[in-house]
Amino acid sequence: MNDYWLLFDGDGMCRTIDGVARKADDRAIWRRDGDSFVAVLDSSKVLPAASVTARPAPARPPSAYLEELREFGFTVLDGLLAADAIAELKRRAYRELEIHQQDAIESDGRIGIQNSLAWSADAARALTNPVAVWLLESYLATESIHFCHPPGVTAMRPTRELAGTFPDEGWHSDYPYHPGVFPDDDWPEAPAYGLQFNLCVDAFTADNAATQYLPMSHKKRHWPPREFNLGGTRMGEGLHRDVAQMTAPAGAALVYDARMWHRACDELNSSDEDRFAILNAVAPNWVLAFGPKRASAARYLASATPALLTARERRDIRRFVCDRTAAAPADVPELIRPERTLERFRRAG
Ligand SMILES: O=C(O)CCC(=O)C(=O)O
Repeated sequence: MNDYWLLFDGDGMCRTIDGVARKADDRAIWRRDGDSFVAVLDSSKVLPAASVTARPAPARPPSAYLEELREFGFTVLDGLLAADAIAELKRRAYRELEIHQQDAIESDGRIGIQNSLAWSADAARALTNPVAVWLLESYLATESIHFCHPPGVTAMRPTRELAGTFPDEGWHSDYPYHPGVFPDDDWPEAPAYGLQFNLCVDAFTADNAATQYLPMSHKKRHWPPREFNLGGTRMGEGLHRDVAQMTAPAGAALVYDARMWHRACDELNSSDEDRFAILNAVAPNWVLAFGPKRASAARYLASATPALLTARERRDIRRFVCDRTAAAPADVPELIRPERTLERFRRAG
């Protein structure tokens, strides 16, 4: 494990080998050396520990995650939530459930818990991690990204009735790669217009329903065929012989090209525990939102969270969830409004 650190000034901006930046590439990664930090890329750059706020960085240089994402359409960005933040986030999520959703299902499926940014500064901090922001913007080839729905906390409840079954359905690609959104359903090869950024609050393991996916299927550039959703998913067999699961340690994020075929496998959580995650559909900021964001943004703005964040984190949350969708540039596909595509989406199953 590398001893990598991110260093911040008072506004939460990253210290880099050549100044400060709002996001972190390899130039913003430091190693501890006694009472100082030394830049990994340039050992002549040294900062006294007392002059900065330090937070552990992901285990590899940011460029390693981007390389993997470009090659495989999927990477696991570790180290976004520390153990104490995970415990606090789950405590607050259960409290929300207790207050607002006493009738939620207790097994065999996922439940959503709304307005996470209003009740968890830890979630806001993790979602604006500067390495994550750099990775998302680099893959999407833009400096201007947003979330297409408010960050969605989900709890995958333990499997009981579904144990040993093989339910139909579930295979999909993520927004904006839904049927009917792109003209003629023609998904351009490049650039990518969507990334899924799913924060694993709990570890994702084979026995707690880590998301199933078909590696490299983002390259097919079309929605999974009907037969992929029929007859259940038996990993390693038939049409599903190459299906794998996206496993990750607690506090890491699954980052994958939104065109990747994948499926929530409610029938595979044999852990007897809830599996918490925070789901995010990330796209250039002109891509129309998939779900309403305004009410959730207002709840965040009226909450205690903004005061607990740095100026940089507040700016990022503002553009990810609060700002209006930007006008589309001239040279991009004319996307069709998501609500008009919903019926087709349902039929495509
Ligand atoms: O919760 C999961 O395992 C699946 C998540 C998913 O399907 C999605 O993000 O689209």
